Amino acid sequence: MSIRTVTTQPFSDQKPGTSGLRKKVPTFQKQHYLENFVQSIFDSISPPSGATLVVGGDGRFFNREAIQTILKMAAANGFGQVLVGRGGILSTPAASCVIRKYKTYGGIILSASHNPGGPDGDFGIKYNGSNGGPATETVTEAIFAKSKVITTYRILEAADVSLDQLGETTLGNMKVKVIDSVSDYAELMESLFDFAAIRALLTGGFKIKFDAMHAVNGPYAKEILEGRLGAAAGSVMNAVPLEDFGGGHPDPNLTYAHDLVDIVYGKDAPDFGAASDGDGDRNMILGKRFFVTPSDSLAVIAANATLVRGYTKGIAGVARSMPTSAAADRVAKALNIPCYETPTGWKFFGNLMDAGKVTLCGEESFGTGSDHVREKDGLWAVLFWLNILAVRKQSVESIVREHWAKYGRNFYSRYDYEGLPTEEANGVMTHLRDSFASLTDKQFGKYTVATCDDFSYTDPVDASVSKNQGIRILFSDGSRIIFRLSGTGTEGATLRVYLEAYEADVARHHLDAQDALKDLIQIGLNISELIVRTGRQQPTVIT
Ligand code: G16
Repeated sequence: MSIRTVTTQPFSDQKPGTSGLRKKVPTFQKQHYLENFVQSIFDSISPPSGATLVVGGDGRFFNREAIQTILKMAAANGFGQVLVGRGGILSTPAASCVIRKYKTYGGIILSASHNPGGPDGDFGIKYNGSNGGPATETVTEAIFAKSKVITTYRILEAADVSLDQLGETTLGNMKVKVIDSVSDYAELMESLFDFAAIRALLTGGFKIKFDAMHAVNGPYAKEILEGRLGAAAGSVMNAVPLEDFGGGHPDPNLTYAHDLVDIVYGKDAPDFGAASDGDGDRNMILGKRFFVTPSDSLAVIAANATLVRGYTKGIAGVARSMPTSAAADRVAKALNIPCYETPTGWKFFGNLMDAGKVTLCGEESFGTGSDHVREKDGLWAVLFWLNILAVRKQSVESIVREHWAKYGRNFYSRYDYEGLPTEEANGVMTHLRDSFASLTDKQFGKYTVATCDDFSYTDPVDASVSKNQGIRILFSDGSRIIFRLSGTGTEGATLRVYLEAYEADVARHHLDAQDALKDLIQIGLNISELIVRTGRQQPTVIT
């Protein structure tokens, strides 16, 4: 077996977005495209000879081919060992768990998360460091810089490695160890949660439905929820991972997880419903005919953390992304712990968790997690809720309503305008920036604009600065409208409008979020000129 140095040309579009490089599958299938990016990763992280790498993906179309290429390139770039999930599968939180547990140099995760898969669907790749978390912006910028000047990559000429049996093989001088994709993760969950209490709940008449959306978490949820915790057979639906997610859009929200939503809002609804996404890091939590917003979910988890085994000592602090509602801030204030506001992207939480500043993190984009790994974690959030439910013996709805009664309710909604021409989306953002001066102090009905800015973040640990992270229109009563361009789409631009209004009055907590926010929505549309500039009368998705 010999190492081949292949001459290549740079691609100009390999800039990692919110979470790694995401493109259509045919783009990744272009000659040298994947190899260029992988070599750019290896050149940026300079692994010591003999280092161990973790590789796994969410099983979507092109996962297997990509893994074979990465293994051969790792062997040619001096790695000593690669740990791969069986069949090339690892959920994103499981990959983070394995990197940390076996103290590896880092890992490569193959996923386009909640984006659809298949031959014409999306694919993605990202690097996670030795803390198990997504590479920081400094590293992703270095990778992008390398990708723009790359001239050669190294690859071992060898046959493909079998990934379907547990055990060790060799590839050149490198060991390839195929590991069970589920066991390390399940063991970690068992150390954090009271499985006996949850088992008693689930075998005592409390019914659940978990929608794995034909994505990576199917086997994890089967093993943990039905296997170890005794949930009735069939509690996990769409449990078989498919390369194209069964043609679905594996994003756990009210629109795309409609199979589950129909069940949870239907006759004989289960007491608890949940879903996770393509790579298993996102989650949606539902009670019987009741939706918990991701922002509220983070706040409820923070407020109830000491009821849960792994967190009985209390939490050091909480972090949320800027567009996420301030519900968690209120809990942090009551607990007298810090609350950090970061840009969108899980990579911004890593430093805070490594420094022990925060225990819990969350995002409005259906992401919740803790310092047990350095990724958001869909099943972890589900187990956290089940553990709270097992202790409090109340319904999801009554827990959330009590929470609102104590802290007030942050009404929240997000409007997504997907697939916009990039110039039109940029035009909306530029128009808003140009309006800052004229908007300040302006009154719209009961709302007065206090300030407008483009969010900028200085990392409190390494002092790195991230600018232009979303336009904030902040009102004097604490309500907010945020405009931001997504960094995870693969077609045109996706413009997100985030709306939040605080309501202390319990008598108004029953309102539907869309009714409570209707004035703000109108203000947002007017000041952004979104409809005129994009021609879109309606958002693609409302969450
Ligand atoms: C990724 C990031 C999240 C982010 C989300 C949405 O999630 O890890 O931190 O909130 O994208 O980002 P955007 O608004 O830029 O599309 P995932 O689940 O796609 O990896």
